[in-house]
Amino acid sequence: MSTTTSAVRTARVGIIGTGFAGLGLAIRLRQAGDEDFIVLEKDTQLGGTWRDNEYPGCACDVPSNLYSYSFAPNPDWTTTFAHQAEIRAYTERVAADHDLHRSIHFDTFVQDAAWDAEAALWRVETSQGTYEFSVLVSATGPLSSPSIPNLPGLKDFDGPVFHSAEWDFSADLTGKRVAVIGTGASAIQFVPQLQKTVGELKLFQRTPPWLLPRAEFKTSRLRRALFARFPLAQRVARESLYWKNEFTVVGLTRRPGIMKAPQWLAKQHIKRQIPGDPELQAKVTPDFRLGCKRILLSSNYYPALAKPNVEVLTTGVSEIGKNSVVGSDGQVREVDAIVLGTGFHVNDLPIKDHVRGIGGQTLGEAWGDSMQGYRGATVPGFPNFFFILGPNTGLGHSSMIFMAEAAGQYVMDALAQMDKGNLASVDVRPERFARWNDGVQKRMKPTVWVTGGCASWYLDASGKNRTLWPDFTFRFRALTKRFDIESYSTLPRRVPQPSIHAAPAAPAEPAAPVA
Ligand code: N01
Repeated sequence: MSTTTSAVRTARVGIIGTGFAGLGLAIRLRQAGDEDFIVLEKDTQLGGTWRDNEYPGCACDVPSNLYSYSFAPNPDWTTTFAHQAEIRAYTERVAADHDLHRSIHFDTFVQDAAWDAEAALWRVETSQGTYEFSVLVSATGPLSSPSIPNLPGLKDFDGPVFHSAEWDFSADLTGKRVAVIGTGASAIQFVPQLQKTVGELKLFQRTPPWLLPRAEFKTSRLRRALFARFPLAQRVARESLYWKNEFTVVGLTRRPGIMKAPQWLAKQHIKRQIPGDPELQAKVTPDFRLGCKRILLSSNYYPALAKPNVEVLTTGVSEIGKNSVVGSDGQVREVDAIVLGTGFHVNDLPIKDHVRGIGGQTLGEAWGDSMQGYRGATVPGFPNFFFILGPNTGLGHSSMIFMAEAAGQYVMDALAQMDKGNLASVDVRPERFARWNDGVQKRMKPTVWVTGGCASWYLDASGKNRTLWPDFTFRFRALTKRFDIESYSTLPRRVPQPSIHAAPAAPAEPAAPVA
């Protein structure tokens, strides 16, 4: 059992983060009867990215029947694509249903996590003191650290400046002149809301995204009652969404030519939504293959851009004045506030500098300029350390909760196998790690993310895509169902411990790399 002393708090498993990924693993542990875990959360409330992102219009672009835990279907989604408040309420409710609050240590920021080889444990220094865990799981997610552009003068701007993930609700933008920088997944959701209230909106677009119509509709009471009464009906709806989305993988990863069809639809969407304005149509039409950057869904973004109080600027931003944004065309545009829709540190996860493995090397030092993981979970030299949603586990087409649940299964089976073999530590073999990543990159070559003719945050400084999973998601689930202990160097426990994870391991899947 976890113990709490004034000096050091200990548990077998430490989980960092209470987004969908961290909560999901904590629930799996509780369901397995394992209470020997602590979840560390930097904030005073749980919820990860759906807690932080509260910007106007924030909603999911994966249908909610799919964007939810497999073990906690929600018959009460009020729309096909739930909005942030509803998703957040869902995570709160699921956490409460599993009595997770008593296992979460809030307001606890992880400053440093170091592997103690002698004691075979992770010593974790936090803002609330020291913890020791046999196994440490990072569930901090790729969207937890806002990316603030390094624009000259930004710090000295004489008005509100904030990122979409840190929306400043105290700033009254009604009737104001507002600059928005960025036109990604977040901006296309908040721009239509801002447009309604601000006086002028200057939208600085570096690269236009491809947009498809968003088929959002309110779910009828009848449908909700049906799902509540017959859970199988909701299961069928979820499965059909899953397979429909999964079909997209063929176009994204194997035959990018297939994406010409949805690209044609996206072009029609532009023409239909901005009729009679060829200049604006041209500005928002991307010059790369659809799918190369995340495909966005919106039916209110283009109409908002066509309103008289919006100007789409394709010049880029060169600097920020005290009361202005200076475009790379040299023009000075006076504004009262700046909203940054500039994305997140996805390729340079901040946790990389806080986790130190064998010999004190940080993850960042081990990775250099290119993060990598084995099955998205482990890194050589970092024994008993796991990622949920680590390198090459991202998706552009389906639910990340599916991937988080699959990764959680890998950790659960690792714990079971460590118990079974009475192991103190498991450390992925470097040759397996290298082979896996070679396989991932080989599979990446024909994908639209590499061949589609765009620069995107999917690619890191070395030009490699270390963010996305280049295959079907059911393949990832198959490859993480069993902890392939033969790919790991192991050390025995000095003192045998009783097994908590008595459940038999999942049936063996082929241990082959993805290539
Ligand atoms: O960020 P982004 P986001 N000067 O990285 C531009 C998830 N999400 O917060 O394309 C000027 O997509 C940048 O330009 P460019 C989802 O996974 C999910 O919108 O690099 N512009 C781009 O336009 C998503 O992918 C949901 O040329 C600069 C924008 O900023 C991820 O979050 C909803 C710039 C950044 O777009 C991130 O989305 C919302 C600079 N210096 C978000 N720097 C769901 O519904 C950056 N840009 C599940």
